[in-house]
Amino acid sequence: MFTAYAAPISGTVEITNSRDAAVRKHKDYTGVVVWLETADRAPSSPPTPKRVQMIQRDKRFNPHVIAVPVGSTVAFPNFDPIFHNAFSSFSGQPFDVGLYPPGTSRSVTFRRDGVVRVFCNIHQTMSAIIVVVKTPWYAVTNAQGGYQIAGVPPGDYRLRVFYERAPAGGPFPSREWWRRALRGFLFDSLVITRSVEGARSRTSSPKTPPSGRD
Ligand SMILES: [Cu+2]
Repeated sequence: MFTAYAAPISGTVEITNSRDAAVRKHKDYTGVVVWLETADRAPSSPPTPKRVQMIQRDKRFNPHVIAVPVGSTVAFPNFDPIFHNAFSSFSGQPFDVGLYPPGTSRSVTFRRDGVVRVFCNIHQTMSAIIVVVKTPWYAVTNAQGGYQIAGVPPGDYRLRVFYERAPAGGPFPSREWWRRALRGFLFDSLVITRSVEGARSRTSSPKTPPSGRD
């Protein structure tokens, strides 16, 4: 009798034909959000909300891109010697925490999934992205484009992606756009078979012995 185990999946994203010279020149592939949605059923349990920090320093939000599960709270501590603000007005979940002084923080809880574009109303160059997902299986790529999602149970999934500089057409660009813009997704690592009693998971990604879900 075989048992199907949760497993980590991983892959690599490469961004090609970027309109951002820094991405083309330095091959900085950070900030692509990747998540899995169950294709055939709801997740067995809702994702656990997190508390995450997106700091303000040197007139920048850092990290510039984060992903959190629905219900999570994001704090925007101000580490600069000047006032800042954080607001979002036209997508995802609108909010405005008002102006707040150096050394203080404001928080926002995100109640629904979607892409939230964050700005500071006194510094036009400040912006950030918060992708709120309704799944526990998500990741943001590192500079090399790598991502890893731990503890994915066997099942059928849809891979969803978001990238800030996707052309107009909504937060979720077309499949064709992604085919042109990205290559290198290890789709084979996403071949995780249904959990069928008596059948071994065909999970192809882990090279290490299966372990329990963490
Ligand atoms: Cu500011």
